[in-house]
Amino acid sequence: MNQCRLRSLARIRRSLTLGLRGTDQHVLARQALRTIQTTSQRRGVHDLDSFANGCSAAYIEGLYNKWKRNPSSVDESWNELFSSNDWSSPKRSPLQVSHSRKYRRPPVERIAVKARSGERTASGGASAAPAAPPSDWKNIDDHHVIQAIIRAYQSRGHLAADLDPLGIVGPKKRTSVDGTQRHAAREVLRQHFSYIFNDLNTVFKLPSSTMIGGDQEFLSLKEILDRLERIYCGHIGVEYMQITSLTKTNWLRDRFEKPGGLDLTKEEKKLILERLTRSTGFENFLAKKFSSEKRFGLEGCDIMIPAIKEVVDRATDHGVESILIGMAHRGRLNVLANICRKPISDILSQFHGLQATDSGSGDVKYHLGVFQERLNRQTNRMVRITVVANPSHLEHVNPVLLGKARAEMFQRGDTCGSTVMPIIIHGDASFSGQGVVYESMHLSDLPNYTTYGTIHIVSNNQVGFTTDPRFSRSSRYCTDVAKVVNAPILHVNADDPEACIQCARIAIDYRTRFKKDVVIDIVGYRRNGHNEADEPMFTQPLMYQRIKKLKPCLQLYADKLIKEGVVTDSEFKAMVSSYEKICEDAWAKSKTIKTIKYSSWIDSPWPGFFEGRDRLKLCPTGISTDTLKTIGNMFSTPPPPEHKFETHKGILRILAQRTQMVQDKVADWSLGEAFAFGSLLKEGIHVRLSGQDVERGTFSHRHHVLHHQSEDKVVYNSLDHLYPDQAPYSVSNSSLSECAVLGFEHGYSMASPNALVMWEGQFGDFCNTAQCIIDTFIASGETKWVRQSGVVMLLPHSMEGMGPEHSSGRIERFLQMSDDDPDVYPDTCDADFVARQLMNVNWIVTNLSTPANLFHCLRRQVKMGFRKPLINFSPKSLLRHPLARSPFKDFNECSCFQRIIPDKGPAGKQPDCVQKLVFCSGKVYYDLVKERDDHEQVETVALVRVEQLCPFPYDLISQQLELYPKAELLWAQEEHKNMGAWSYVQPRFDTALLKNENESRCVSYHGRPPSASPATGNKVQHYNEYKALITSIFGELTPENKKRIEDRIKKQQAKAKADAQSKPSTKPPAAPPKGGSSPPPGPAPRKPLISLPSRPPRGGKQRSGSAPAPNLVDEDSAARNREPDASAYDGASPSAWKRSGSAPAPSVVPRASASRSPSRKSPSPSHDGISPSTRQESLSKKKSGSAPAPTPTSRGPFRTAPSNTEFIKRRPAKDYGSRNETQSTPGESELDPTKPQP
Ligand SMILES: Cc1ncc(C[n+]2csc(CCOP(=O)(O)OP(=O)(O)O)c2C)c(N)n1
Repeated sequence: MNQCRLRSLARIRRSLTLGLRGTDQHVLARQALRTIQTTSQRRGVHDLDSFANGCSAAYIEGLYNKWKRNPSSVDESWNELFSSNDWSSPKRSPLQVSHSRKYRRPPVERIAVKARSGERTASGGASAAPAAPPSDWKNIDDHHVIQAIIRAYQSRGHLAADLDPLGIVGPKKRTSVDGTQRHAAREVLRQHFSYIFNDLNTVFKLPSSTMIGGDQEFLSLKEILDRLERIYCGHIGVEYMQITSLTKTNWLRDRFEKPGGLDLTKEEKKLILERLTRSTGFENFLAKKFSSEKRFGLEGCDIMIPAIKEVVDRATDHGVESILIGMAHRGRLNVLANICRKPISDILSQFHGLQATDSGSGDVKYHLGVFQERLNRQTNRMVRITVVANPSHLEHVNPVLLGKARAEMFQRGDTCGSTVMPIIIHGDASFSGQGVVYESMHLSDLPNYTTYGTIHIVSNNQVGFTTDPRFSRSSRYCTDVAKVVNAPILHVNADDPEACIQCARIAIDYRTRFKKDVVIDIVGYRRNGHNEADEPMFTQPLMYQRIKKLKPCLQLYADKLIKEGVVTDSEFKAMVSSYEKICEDAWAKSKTIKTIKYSSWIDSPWPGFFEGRDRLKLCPTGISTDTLKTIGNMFSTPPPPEHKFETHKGILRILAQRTQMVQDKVADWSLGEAFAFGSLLKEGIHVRLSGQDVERGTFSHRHHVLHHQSEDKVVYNSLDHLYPDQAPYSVSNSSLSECAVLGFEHGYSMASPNALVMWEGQFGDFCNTAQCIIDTFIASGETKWVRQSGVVMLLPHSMEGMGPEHSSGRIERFLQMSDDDPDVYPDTCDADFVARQLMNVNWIVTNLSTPANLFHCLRRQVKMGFRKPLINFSPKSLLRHPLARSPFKDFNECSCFQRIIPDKGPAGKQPDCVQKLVFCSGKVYYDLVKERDDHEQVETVALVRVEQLCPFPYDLISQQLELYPKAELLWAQEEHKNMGAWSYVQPRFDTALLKNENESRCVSYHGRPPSASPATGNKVQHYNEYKALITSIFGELTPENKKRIEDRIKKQQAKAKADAQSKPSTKPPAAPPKGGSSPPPGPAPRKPLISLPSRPPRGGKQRSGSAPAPNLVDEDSAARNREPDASAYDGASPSAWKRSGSAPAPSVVPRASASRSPSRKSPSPSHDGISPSTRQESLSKKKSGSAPAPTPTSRGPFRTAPSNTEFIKRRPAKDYGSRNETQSTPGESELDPTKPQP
């Protein structure tokens, strides 16, 4: 240390001993002294930065400024120091020196100058204004630091919170200068860490970013730290500063920081103890009675029950009438007993191994659902609590629960989640591990999927089966996934019951206030192994050594309350024994139960739906021509001009084509679908369609939602405006998730039978990412849980050269999971055969080939006296296929769903001449029709379409087998042999054939050979496979065949040319009037179809075909519309090797109706199984003008059906670019529950 600095040291010492004691200067001098001493001792040399550190810099700086104005005004030692080169060098000004690493001052001169002149800069040289008074800057800086410390606690305090009852994870306490033990360490306080170890008695004015002061504006540093420690580093660790909404962070800050805001009264504490007694008592009782039975006890997280109870109480107080709970195994029985109040005797009876009196497979006791409606005694309000049955697959119940909650809200007319609330209980390992959690979270804020806030509770026992969190997740917390939706996350130590209840309160209040998700992470432990028979010491020896030493939470809390005088020891003992008695009584009662009923564990009862209904009565599905016209006209009309809705020109053309179809009384796929939706809406059935890009349709065929071409979020959906009193229609593009969205729709369908709920896959194959939902809910839900669902899965499927993942909807998987017995020929003579078959199967699998059949099939879904999932394989190229159209008469009252479509051509009319009877299903039919025509075998080959694969239409198949006694039997499919329907239909054909003693035929397979991949991605290979299939059925084309085909093509080309010359060139319709739209003048004229040059040679010649070509796509219109169509996705397929030819007239559309059934037997069941008398009855009623026949699902139970008065809708989606709520005032206002919600 040099002389001048020694003198400075002496100078400081002197100021300490003189009259500065107690003043700011005194404090600073002490700090400067300490710094110089410690630095000198440590390094042996003086360090300027350390000497003028954050604490002493302001003092020294003051002296420096004084010296600068008048060098003699300071002590000689300072004069020497400031005059030295170190200080006066321009490279190292005192100001720079004072910028210590730990504490940076604002650039004093720069600010001061700017403030005065507004023009001059810091480089203003000699004229630079003097700095502000030193004491002010010191103050400002100190306050900045205090603010930063407060902010550090708010945003990172949770890192030092004492969350782990086992004490394994968590911060070490450190002793501050005042001797206080504090948690907040460098991790939390970062650069402010050393600062707080100085003088803790300094008083600061509290910044507005904290509420810790309550009414007090000033607090000492010590008090500030103590309060922040208690709030942020105690038994609650709150993560909320990541939330981008200022309103929400302020609200949470207020709740946590306000002094006394979290205090509990004596009564409240006693109630917690009582509830904890029940929670622990229940587990203890089960452990005593069934020591080796799996029950997945809650011990170690027992406080979860009082926490849920608090949420339920407060929610009902806030007006919630229905609470839906989704949860896995852990603590489930406890929830049933103590939250739902399912009679304990019923729960215990599940342990007795009793026989069920109803059918189904049942499920293990910790998966069963419960539905209880009861009076909440705390709030004196009725509440309905549902625990949704769930499979073993952890977390997959989440989207199902959300869908069910959403549907309940819809039925109640609850548009902001004020009467219905979902709670999801997670395990720590599964919450962070299962992807469906993330997928489900992302539904939380989507307008058509939101449930206006879900309460997530993690029963965090810090282990997943045998795996330590250190090896099961990369994130710090298991809850980090919730940050994607800006949810506040409240971590809380499970051994602090009061903290847990406080978190529960804040969570439910937050959900009520903001209608957003919130997470409570209850950090506890697992007292036993994963299940009660497991030995946890095998894998977690150290953890379990600690657990063994821990007193149960109940005991700890009882001791605390006894000590506080809230309860006496005897009161506590009375609580325990009273609950023991309740359990013992229930035990005695359970022994009197001799059988169980699966149906008494149903989670979604449909009161009124089944009562008094003939479940086996199938109601007609056809509708009047007037209704068809009304729907058709509306569906093909753009928004009225007065709405000034700018419609895309391509859409106007599509609408014009629809208009033409309505005039021609023929419907394509989208019109057929619209007829189904529209007619159900008319009958009061809510229709919901969801999935990726369903609004337009992946293949651009649907166009239900029209978009204003110059205004964002302004849309029009004609199906919303068909009838004034229609049911609401919901069509919505989903997030890019299959698993969560399908689960959501399945849950939606569970809530009420009076709705048609559909999920459409983008391509069928993608449903395999939702396999868990399909297997564990849709396929087996009814069998396991007696719970019905009429959910519809629409899975685009067909082999069109689109590659391995864009071809197959995996028909084989669905059929393999179908539970109709392949070896038992059913009683087809039963008058109710068709309905009974449908009722007994686990789901219906269809592969439909006509719009009319789609229409009937969808309507049948809600006309049945029960509900059954429908898996329909939808077409792709057929969406625009000229032959895949249905005349209006196939939709009318005389028509019905056709389980099979027999051959109605020459072959069907002369069955004895038929040499080959080819059964097939789906789009391949149209390939076969064309090829049969090309091969000139229309009289010798009969083609029968199996539209309903499952349940297998034995009755109709047998009829067909009998109709063609001499024909060779073939099954044709485009899929590979190990795929498609073959493995399902083969044994069933055999069963049908074996039934006839004289039958010696069997069905042979014609399709692609087995393969591991569903389809080739090579177009040439695809075509070769196709050709092999066709050749195996029809043989090679003969020279005569080829000649005929070529002649036909020439004719078509000539006709097309003549047409083109005779017609004026196609022009797009006139632009709509400014700001509005008008219908185009008429349908866009068709141009001849174009040949694709890339077609590979076949037999050395261009392949040619006859018109109408089944696989042709109206390329012209597709090109004009600039919309992708099915074939635009695939590139090439046999159907994409298009040939020239004119579009067929609608009159060539095959017509099919029950009245023309080729059935030889009479009377025979019609294809839909509806007795002719029933249909006639309904028809005559309609004709006589009486009310329409009552359907099993008359008007839906909407309490207040959302009105469709708004013709053109403004979507409630957020603005582009304003998803960050802090930037968006409207975003905040959306959250205000006092304002109308979308
Ligand atoms: C999807 C899925 N994968 C694996 C399992 C097997 N399994 C059952 S419980 C469990 C551990 C779950 O841990 P956690 O989520 O923390 O819940 P805890 O049992 O600890 O309450 C595992 C791996 C399962 N049931 N579901």
